[in-house]
Amino acid sequence: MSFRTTSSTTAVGTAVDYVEDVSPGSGALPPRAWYASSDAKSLSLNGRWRFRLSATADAEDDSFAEDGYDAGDWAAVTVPGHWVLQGDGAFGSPIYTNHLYPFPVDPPRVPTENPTGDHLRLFDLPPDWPADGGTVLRFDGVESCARVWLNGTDIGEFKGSRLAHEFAVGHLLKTVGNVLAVRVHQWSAGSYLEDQDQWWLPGIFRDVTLLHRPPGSALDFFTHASYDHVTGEGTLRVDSDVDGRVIVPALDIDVRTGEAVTVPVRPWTAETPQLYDGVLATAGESIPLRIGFRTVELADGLIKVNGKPILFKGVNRHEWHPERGRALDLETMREDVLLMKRHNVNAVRTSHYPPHPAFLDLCDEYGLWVIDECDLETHGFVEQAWRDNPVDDDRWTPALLDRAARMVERDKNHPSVVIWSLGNEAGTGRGLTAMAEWIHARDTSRLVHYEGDWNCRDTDMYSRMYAFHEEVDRIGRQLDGGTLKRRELPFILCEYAHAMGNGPGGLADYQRIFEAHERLQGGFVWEWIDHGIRHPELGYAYGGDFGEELHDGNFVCDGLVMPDRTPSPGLVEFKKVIEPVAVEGCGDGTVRITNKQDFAGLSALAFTWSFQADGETVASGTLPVPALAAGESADVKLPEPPADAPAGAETGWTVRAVLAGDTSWAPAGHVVAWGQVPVSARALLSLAATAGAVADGGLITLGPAAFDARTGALRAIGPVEVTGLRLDVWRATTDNDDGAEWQTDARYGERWRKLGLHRMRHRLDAVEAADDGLTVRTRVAPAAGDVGLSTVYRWMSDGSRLRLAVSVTPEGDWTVPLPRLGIRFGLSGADRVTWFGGGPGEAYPDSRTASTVGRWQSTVDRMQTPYVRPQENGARADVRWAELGGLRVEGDPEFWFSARRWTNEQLDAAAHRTDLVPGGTVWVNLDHGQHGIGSQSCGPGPLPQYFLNVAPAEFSFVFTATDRENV
Ligand code: IPT
Repeated sequence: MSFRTTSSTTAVGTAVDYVEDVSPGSGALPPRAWYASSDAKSLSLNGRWRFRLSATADAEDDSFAEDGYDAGDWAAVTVPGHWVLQGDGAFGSPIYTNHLYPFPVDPPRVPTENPTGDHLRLFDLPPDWPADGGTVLRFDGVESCARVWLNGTDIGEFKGSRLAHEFAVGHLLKTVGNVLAVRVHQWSAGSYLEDQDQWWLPGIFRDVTLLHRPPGSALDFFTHASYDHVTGEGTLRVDSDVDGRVIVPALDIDVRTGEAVTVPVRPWTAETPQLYDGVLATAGESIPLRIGFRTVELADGLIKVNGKPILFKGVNRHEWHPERGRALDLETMREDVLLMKRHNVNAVRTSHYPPHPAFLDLCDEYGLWVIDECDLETHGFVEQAWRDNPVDDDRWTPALLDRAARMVERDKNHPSVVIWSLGNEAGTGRGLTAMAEWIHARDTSRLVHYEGDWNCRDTDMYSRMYAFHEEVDRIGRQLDGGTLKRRELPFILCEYAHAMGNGPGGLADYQRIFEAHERLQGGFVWEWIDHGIRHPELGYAYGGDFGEELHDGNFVCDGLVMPDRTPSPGLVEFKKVIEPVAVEGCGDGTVRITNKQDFAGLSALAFTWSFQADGETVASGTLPVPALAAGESADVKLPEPPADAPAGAETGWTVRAVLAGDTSWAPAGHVVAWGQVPVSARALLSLAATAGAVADGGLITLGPAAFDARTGALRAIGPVEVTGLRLDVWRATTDNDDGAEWQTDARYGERWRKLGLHRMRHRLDAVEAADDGLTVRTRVAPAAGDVGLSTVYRWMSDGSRLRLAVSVTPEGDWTVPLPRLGIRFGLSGADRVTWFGGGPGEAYPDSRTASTVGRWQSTVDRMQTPYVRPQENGARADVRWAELGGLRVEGDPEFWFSARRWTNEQLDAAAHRTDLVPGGTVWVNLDHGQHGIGSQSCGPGPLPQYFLNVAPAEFSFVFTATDRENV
């Protein structure tokens, strides 16, 4: 037996050396701008393709590429698509790893088991396909390596999954019966450069198009459109490989390519995405141009656009669809952009590869700042201390430069792209420097980003991920040290606020720090969308659900929107935290309105006021707000409070900034920003203990309530049966409670479980019935420890209402905060819920900015936030009172309120949504406290001010049986 020691052609099958070749490929045309000609013909080759899957790269020869090959017994797949997401498992499965390579690290070698998909498409040219000129065949994205034959001729092979590759094919085309054969290998040398934290999904996942290139057509062109904020003029120059004219009717521009022209213009910004339609006309074709004039520069240590520093309120966007993976249609891309705009997001980092080019068109049109990131990540090399890292090995540099050029050339004409990013998590090395040098030389009109080098050797900004608040604050104050170069650079957090599961907490705290220091130019939340895969039994699948040998579980579900793009509470919170207008009460019947935008005035917005009594709006009107330029504030007088507000009611103002008219991304009236100003506080219920506790057989009655005489357990309030009322300190740990394993700070999820807070025991010490009520004394503590919570329940009644006062006294040496502190109980039936307090959505101590005080209605089912991996969710903050299941509960002080059809223990045990099976009981939690959320699944835990520290506590509730009809 002998071992092969080098990558080589095998005896059987076909030559596959290219698969493990570090070169970017051969045969493709040089990269160029991606555009749609208005008159040159094109033919989409998307659709159903014949498909054959092999287990290895060399299993089959290339005879399938020949004319006349009979593929009649092949399967079929849809292109664009990933074969592992088609065929109901017959074509293999997705694999999820964060940074670990799912194959041995031995670059550039890849496993022998290398799923290889042969794709076959027969096509005729449309009858009017011109005979003159040339034709190119364009692939917009193929993972990870493809070899292409047209009509039996091998036209080349390529790597660089999320980059376009074109081939000149005019000379090979026939009018009818063209055979396009594409062999796609899941693993290749290129896989070492594509170790992004996402599913590994092979396939032709973006469009395949045939483009006619008439004689005299433009090959490539570069639109330079700058803006001089001092003169208000824009300068346009379109450099084209083929001479032609540049026409912009709205600006009276008609100049030769290569000729600069300066005219007064309205600039492009993400807030005011002014585009001018133009045409590049060469002898052979016309190309629509959408020109945005803007100037990006590094000046005074800041990233400036049109002369002003900008603040990124960004998200990291992976391409994702729960059924189609990274094969996104235009409507899905538009949905992302609309959702971002409607949630005040102003920037996108295209983590971690250039997106489908149509997404950048949308960013130009709707207005989003874009950091366009190269398709490069070699994160798995960290496991071997970055040894053999391709970015520090000259043999790989051509592949790196190819990737940089394919990104820049493809996307260079988008005004939304303001920064090029070299890639993500690739360590440091000469290859990155070569990329940065090439990009800087090719495009002097944009800045260069890369996070992995904290010395900023190659970059125009200092960028970090997941830095804690305190460090970001220090960086803002210029106290972070670092190289001379770094000290002079602006700072961004290219990733922060890990939005995995419930959370992120701490967004508002970051935003305050960003806004306090000029050097801090904002950040990009990690990440936009959960990459859950729709699954018949599991709801959404995540890592491990396909039997992967190595995987990173639900770390792939860490987005601000659910896999189906339902906004999570984290996105609602982010929208509030980054709102472009601040509304703050000034205490004297006025509100301060601040225009927090970087460029735009307030003309797109209208302001309204409303006045609430006990959460119900009793009066409303419009609020005249003076025109405020970006950065300006004004104090605006509110009207006199309505005279007829009910006496004793809690009252307050709500001021909203809404869209004054329809925009392309939301209708008139869409709420952009808001603030609430309290006026008078609620009157608390006082209740006289007029009823006594009366023993009656096995029961004790007290006013409307019945208790078990032996245990003191509440049985019923009037007609409403109540079970299991007792102190509760446990919550189904969130991903952020559990924290990432590399975290050095305490990860409380683990510590809580170790201490046994999920298995607290309740010892009954006394049941004391008296004339003024019933007292039940208990000690709540976990087995095997000496810490406990001495807990006394004091019940009293005025005959119709029932009051419970809980007092909790810690015993022993508590070294952890509590997950929650409150009571829980079961109701036999509850559906509709009404409450007065924070809403409409979920909130936790450090994610409660968006919680609006008001009167809300929902149902038990709709109060759940269906995180892909079930965990604590659904709490409503600051609840004064709530009604459900025939009970009204009023709290002193306000409480956190949640209700669900399963217990917290069942929630904790569930791994997927479908594990949660509603039982007959609705479990209600009324919490005095909740521990903060933080974002320790990758970043910091909750800040100390959001800890639920163990301390003596007293809180009370008044229960009243209400109309049973209302259940
Ligand atoms: C950071 C990665 O850049 C990103 O792709 C993603 O994996 C994120 O973390 C976590 O979801 S790397 C981080 C582990 C420091």
